[in-house]
Amino acid sequence: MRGIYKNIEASILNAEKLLAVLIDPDKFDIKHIVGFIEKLNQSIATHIFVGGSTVKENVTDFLVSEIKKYTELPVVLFPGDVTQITNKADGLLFLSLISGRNPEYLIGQHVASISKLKNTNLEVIPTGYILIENGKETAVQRVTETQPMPKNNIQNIIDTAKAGEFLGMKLIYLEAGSGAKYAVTTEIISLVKQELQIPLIVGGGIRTKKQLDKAYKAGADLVVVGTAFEEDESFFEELKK
Ligand code: 1GP
Repeated sequence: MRGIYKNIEASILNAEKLLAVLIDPDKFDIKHIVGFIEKLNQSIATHIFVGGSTVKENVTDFLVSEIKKYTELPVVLFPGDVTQITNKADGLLFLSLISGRNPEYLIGQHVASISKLKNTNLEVIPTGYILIENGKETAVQRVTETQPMPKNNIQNIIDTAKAGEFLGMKLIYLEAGSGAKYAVTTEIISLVKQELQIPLIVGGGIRTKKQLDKAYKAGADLVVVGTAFEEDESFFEELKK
């Protein structure tokens, strides 16, 4: 079986777009897991991301093992901090918050995670994580004590993404923040994509099929949606295979 990253690259070559459903362990009601994953399996979703800004210890571990019982899709950790790492998942976005200047989220948590990671088989995918202003304060901003990048200074966003690529990161993630009022604009997505040789992830504030298609058309290779499914599982209906 090919790895998660190789599959992303192969999908791009085949012009296939990817969708990750984000499950935040802190918000997800485990009682609904069977029905939720069933709908997810019947949808166009290609990945399950698990993570959140503030999650109690061990919750992720249990949740991921439950998810794995009901799906064949790759489960990828999208952790807010080192406590959310579990070897039950398939992969890990090793996120460096390159839009911010807080050393803890640029390299600190990463160093702290190594003793844990050494004992796992997780596919570790270095990811440049870029938080972009969206109209309201988001949990990422609060927890990491960093400022999002102003959405009008697009050149700075492009340069940050490119710096991430030159540093050897394998993915760039443009994040408006969970529940964002405004998703990352199509202008930002397309200008960043034009400059990058590596796959582009976009997430935050995407709630409709129309927004999803716009993000793909602008150049997002993989889109992450969380809140829309949390609030209304009928969104899966619109995204049937
Ligand atoms: C958040 O990008 C993800 O980290 C998804 O955001 O919850 O707004 O879909 P939403």
